[in-house]
Amino acid sequence: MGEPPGSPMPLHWSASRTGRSAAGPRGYAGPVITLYDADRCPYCARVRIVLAEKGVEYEPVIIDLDDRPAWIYEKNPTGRVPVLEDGAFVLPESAVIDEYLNERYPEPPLLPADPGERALARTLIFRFDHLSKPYYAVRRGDDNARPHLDEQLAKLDRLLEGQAFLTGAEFGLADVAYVPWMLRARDRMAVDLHPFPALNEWVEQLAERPSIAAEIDVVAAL
Ligand SMILES: N[C@@H](CCC(=O)N[C@@H](CS)C(=O)NCC(=O)O)C(=O)O
Repeated sequence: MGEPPGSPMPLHWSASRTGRSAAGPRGYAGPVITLYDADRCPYCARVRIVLAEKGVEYEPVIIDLDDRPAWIYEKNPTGRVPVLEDGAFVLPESAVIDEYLNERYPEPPLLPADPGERALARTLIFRFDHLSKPYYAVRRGDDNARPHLDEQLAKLDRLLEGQAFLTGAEFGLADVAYVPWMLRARDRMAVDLHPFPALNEWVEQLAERPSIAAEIDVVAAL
């Protein structure tokens, strides 16, 4: 099952995964942040993207989701990843982790300055299951799931016709919350995004950010 990091026999230190734990562009040199992580997990991707956007150095610890170590339950009672460790502070739940990171490392800000715009971005993140439910139904191959996914893609498309990013005028946490599933839908589930032009354009624009380009590489290697 493996031992928790810090014990004599770490489960899997992923020092070989270059590019994720390099010193950040802002020269961050604080205490080590650890991310319990899995490449195939889009919730982990949310956290990887924010860490990359903030230029925060971190140590990824890869969890085998098919054979999870027992000790992960000590860090998160649900046994799920991502889990972030910041010194002795342990935090599960990708959306909460991303908010935490955004406050802990304020630059660049990933939520709008305006309280109303911030609240709207959070509403989108709060309602993420509107997308994830049909997404996972399609992935499981459930009958008649695809029209429900298309309905949600169309909703995002309409929203992006009126604003450049899901977070508002600037890239931010709502974009981070959704894009890992869009990349997997497009690149792993052969979901054509072209019928949703604003959504497709949004994905293509995001791909120009190093944080998202790195995730496209992760998805390609799955
Ligand atoms: N609500 C959690 C969901 C995390 C989640 O479902 N992670 C998956 C991997 S993508 C997991 O650990 N699954 C193992 C399991 O469900 O037992 C979050 O946002 O962090």
